[in-house]
Amino acid sequence: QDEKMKWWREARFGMFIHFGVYAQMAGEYKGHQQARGGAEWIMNRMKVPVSEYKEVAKKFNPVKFDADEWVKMARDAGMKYLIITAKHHDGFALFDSKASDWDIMDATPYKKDLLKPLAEACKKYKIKLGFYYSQAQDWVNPGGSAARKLMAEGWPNPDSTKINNYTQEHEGHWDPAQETKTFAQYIDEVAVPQVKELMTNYGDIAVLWWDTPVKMTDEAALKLQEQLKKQTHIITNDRLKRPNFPGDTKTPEQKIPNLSELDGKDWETCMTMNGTWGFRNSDTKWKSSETLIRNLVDIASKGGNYLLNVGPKPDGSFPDASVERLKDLGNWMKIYSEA
Ligand code: FUL
Repeated sequence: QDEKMKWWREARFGMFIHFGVYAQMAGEYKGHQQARGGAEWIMNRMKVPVSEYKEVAKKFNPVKFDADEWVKMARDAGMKYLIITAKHHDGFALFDSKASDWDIMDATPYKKDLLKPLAEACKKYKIKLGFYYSQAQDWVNPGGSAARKLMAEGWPNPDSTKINNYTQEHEGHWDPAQETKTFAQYIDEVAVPQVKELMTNYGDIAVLWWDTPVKMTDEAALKLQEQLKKQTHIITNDRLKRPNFPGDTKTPEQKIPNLSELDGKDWETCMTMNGTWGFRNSDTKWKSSETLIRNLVDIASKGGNYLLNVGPKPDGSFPDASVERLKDLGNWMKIYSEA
């Protein structure tokens, strides 16, 4: 255990990347701004029907994506690892998956596996690679679960009452297309095979970052965990299924624990640079570079890791504000490490 955790405990700083079809929507649907939550939640928050969301994917074409550039930006900022959303709650796979055609190959004009070049670049620049995988929530692959979050009050959708009632009665689903299979079928036919693909096709994987265990069962968790055996040193977080699958690391979100809250377990604070994980046009509330540096120092001094998020633009480039902050962090790191 200690040996497996060695690099992670020394790393202190990593890059989180939230990227997918939601970046294309950028927090806006039919001319309306999403009221609450991160922009990666837009499909659920605004109850976008599955067929409409798939239409959005037909425009998702991140031609400016450059794996070397992304990884170099992380490295130059002093980051030691990178964790990318292989699949977020919208179920969209950023990689070539045989288990579903709701992936970058079949559903978008881009038609290239985004994780392959990223894995190669990480290897080249000696940055550890981790995958975020939304194992339970999946709003497009039938049978996946959905959190019971309701449409924002007052969103000017004439059908909102009807949709909200439907959502209440259908375990958080808002589209019949989401319910043509059971959760168990979804686990066996999509989640397990996809995790297997991720563990097999991309070389060494340092971290599996699970999220939101809505509806998870111990049985499903065991099947998913089984797939990780191909990666002997893989580190997992605490979000596979609570409380029986504690994983290796705790995951405070958007907050830095007080000393009194620490219990000796490994922990990693994940945080956005503005207010959203997925790209959002209208979010200009960026934290200053100074705040980000203070956060890093605070976290490192308490023995934790800082997983700082970038939400790339739909064309695959990083927002300018993120690039600037990464540069400032890198400059500070250089001065600090030479001192
Ligand atoms: C949360 C998710 O629901 C957010 O969209 C984001 O991925 C964050 C890191 O974890 O629980």
